[in-house]
Amino acid sequence: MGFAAAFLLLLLLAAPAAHAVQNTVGDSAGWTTTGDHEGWVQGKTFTVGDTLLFNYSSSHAVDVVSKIDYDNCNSDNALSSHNDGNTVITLSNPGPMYFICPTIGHCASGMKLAVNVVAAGGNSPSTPFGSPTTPGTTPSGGSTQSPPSPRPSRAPSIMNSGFVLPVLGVILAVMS
Ligand SMILES: [Cu+2]
Repeated sequence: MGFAAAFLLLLLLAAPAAHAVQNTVGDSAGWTTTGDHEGWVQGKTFTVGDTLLFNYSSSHAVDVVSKIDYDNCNSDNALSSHNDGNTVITLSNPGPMYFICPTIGHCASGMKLAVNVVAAGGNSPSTPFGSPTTPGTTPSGGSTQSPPSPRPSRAPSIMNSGFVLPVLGVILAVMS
């Protein structure tokens, strides 16, 4: 009984765990020449769909480069370049990705980052590619028909533990 409860709870907790993770490079220190970016990578798992957030001052930038250019600190053939100070890179493919700062001397002094991206494990792909919410698209026609929706939908709150726990109790009662 206790085991069954723990098992069911584990299932409930494990199911929604497949979230995309945003990793802030260098944590609070950010993308700097003094950061230990190799150390920052250690122990982390990067999954397709996750993002890297680079925070840096105007003396820095982010170039996505090949392995050879990463090894040689060469930014001449950058696959993409970013200098907005707040760069979010989506890890969209499995395999290694390489980043360097193109400012002269910075990569050589350690401002470089290599991550290995693993494929999203698990069963069916849950990525909502055909997302119905298209920003800026308002339904045309029916000028007076905009539904005001005065109260928020109750659907999300139903999925909370207030619903799940009684159901769990019923399942356990049936099993015991
Ligand atoms: Cu730099």
